[in-house]
Amino acid sequence: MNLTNKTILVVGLARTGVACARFLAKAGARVTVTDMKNADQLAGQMAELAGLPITWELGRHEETSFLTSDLVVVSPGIPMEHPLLLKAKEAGREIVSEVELASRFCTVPLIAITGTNGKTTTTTLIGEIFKGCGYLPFVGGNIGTPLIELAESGEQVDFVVAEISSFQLEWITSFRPSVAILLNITEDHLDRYREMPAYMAAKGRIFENQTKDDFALINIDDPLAAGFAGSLKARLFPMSQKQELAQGIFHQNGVITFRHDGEEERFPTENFRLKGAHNTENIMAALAATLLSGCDATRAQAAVTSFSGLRHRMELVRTLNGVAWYEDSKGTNVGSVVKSLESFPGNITLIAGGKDKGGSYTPLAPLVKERVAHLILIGEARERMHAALGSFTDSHFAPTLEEAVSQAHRLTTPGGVVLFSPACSSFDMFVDYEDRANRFISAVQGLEGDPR
Ligand code: UMA
Repeated sequence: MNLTNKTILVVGLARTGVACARFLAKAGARVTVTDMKNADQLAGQMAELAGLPITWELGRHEETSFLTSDLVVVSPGIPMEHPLLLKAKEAGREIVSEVELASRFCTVPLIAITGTNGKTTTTTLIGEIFKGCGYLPFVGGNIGTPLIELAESGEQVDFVVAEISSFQLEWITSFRPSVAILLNITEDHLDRYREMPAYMAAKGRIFENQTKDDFALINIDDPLAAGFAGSLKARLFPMSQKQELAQGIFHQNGVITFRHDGEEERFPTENFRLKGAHNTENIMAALAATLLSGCDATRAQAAVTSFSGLRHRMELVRTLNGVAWYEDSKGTNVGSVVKSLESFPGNITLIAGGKDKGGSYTPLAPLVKERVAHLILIGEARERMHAALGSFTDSHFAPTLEEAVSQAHRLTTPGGVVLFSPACSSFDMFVDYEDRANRFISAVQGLEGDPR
């Protein structure tokens, strides 16, 4: 793809926009960057691009730029129905997402992971297995490092391992993973997609450009994910914890079995540090993807055994007065919070809430009723969450996360657990989920003594 002297519009100037603008400007393109935030708000991002020949259109989006650029590169945070993107499309402009652009410069096999939950764990674990087997992977995508950074650095790697969100799949045309993984689909992002079928269709695009030389790894225990198995161009490689498979990967009685073209490998799970049925699913996906890509089973098993999990996913912050404080800021949707609540038998104080994504909170009701002693709600979603869950347990509102932590400190009795698992995204009160996690951790570290 020749970029020299191409007129390219980069839409959005956060992590994706900065990386794309830098890569494109260095490659000789004529780059304009546009963002609704103004130059004062974007001073940090602009500093990262200092010295590069970039035209700025900040605090606004100009229609002319959308209609006259050779290529429009869109950040994941910009909705597909943005009126100017629709106009650019109508005018025949080429529009791509950052992962599409990056994949055009990717010369090594691409392993792409999507699903509502477990993406980040699976992506990280795949990277660890590749490393444990002597390969050099680039691990990026929705996990935080834009894929285009690899093209920019020119680093030689053996594999690209990419966590892919539905947003990033919206503007793809040739993005083609050699192994595409679909872990599960539950309700999420209904603030962006009007209804579930639109969200599912975006996820399913991960398989769109695959061929019979590629693998589609699908969790067939998940009814919505399994729905894609019938319409693939790639070879289906199913995974299940419910049935034995002649070809695929399955889990039964503490052993994961991988079967492919007459080869069988068995992985006892007892020494794995990642626990829980959902993590077994993530491990199965990671093992299948890496074994199908040529990894050695014994070394893969060793890498899984030494993997202890992710930051901001059910991390124990501290124990104080017999109360365990868990930070789960990455629990950004209802399905994820269900898994987190299932980890404790009861006496839970749940701190939840944040930016409302428009889905239903009622799937949480049975677990709240059974296991949550106190519910403390924060953020934009608090009223709607209260309407769905408030009647099932002792419920409170808190104006800030710090106040929620103080309330939890007063309410939770010894032997109990305080779980901060928001079921919402963070953008109403925080920069992102990491900022939210760090604010929770500082508030919890600052607690002293017995409040009662
Ligand atoms: N903006 C406009 N016009 C608009 C809307 C937004 O100019 O109409 C601007 C904003 O002012 C802002 C920029 O666009 O400056 C934001 O872009 P962005 O939201 O795409 O942010 P990035 O930092 O580039 O992060 C994105 C992903 N963010 C989202 O999908 C919302 C990051 O995923 C990802 O790590 C990063 O690219 C690198 O690939 C985060 C996320 O929350 C973790 N993902 C969602 C999730 O996991 O649930 C999908």
